[in-house]
Amino acid sequence: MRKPEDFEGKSAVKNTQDRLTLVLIIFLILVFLILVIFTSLLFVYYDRIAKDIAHQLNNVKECTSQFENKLEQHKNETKPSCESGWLEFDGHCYFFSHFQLSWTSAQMMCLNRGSYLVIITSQEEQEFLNQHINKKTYWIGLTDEKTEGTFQWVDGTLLNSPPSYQFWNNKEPNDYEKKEDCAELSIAEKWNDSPCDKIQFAICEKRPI
Ligand code: GN1
Ligand code: CA
Ligand code: CA
Repeated sequence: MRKPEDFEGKSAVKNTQDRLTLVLIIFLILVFLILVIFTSLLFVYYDRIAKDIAHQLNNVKECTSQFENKLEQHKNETKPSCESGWLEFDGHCYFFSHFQLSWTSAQMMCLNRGSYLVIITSQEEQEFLNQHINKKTYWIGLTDEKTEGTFQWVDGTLLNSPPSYQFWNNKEPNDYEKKEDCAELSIAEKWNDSPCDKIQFAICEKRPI
């Protein structure tokens, strides 16, 4: 036979267990809620940071693009360009005359145009000129009028002073009949000395303004 105190004792233990379980459940729910709130706050915080970074990145991109545009504009504004009728090569402008004249008149004509008879100082320049002579012969700014056999460019540079680029045709200069003191770029795409009073085309060269 069980005593009534036994029942009371067991019921008290059960009540305590139920209460503990309830407290535990409430505690777990609270922990869960705190975790949910904390995670949500973290999410909101990182989302804001991500948006902020994206915004900054956009700003940087915009600044870069504006800088590139300004740079391009500056390049275009400062880029040397040749006036109409002149061809540009390696920062210089070239005029291929469409009329014929003596070497001295050609030099005057170039001076009047703010230029000089072409001075050739590289293989590339020679090749550029050859691309435009169109099977015609042109005066260039080279002469041995001052001292026979000593060719000099119109700026006073001696042809033989290094680095000396020379594109004479075979057996030229030959001072044919002792009458040839002015150099031409001939149809053969090479140089020849010729009589200075010969009438032919001319190439002027100048630096762009
Ligand atoms: C000769 O052959 P041609 O006319 O292109 C001469 C040149 C003289 C030129 C005078 C190999 O050239 O040196 O300057 O006549 N070429 C040769 O017109 O003698
Ligand atoms: Ca000569
Ligand atoms: Ca000659």
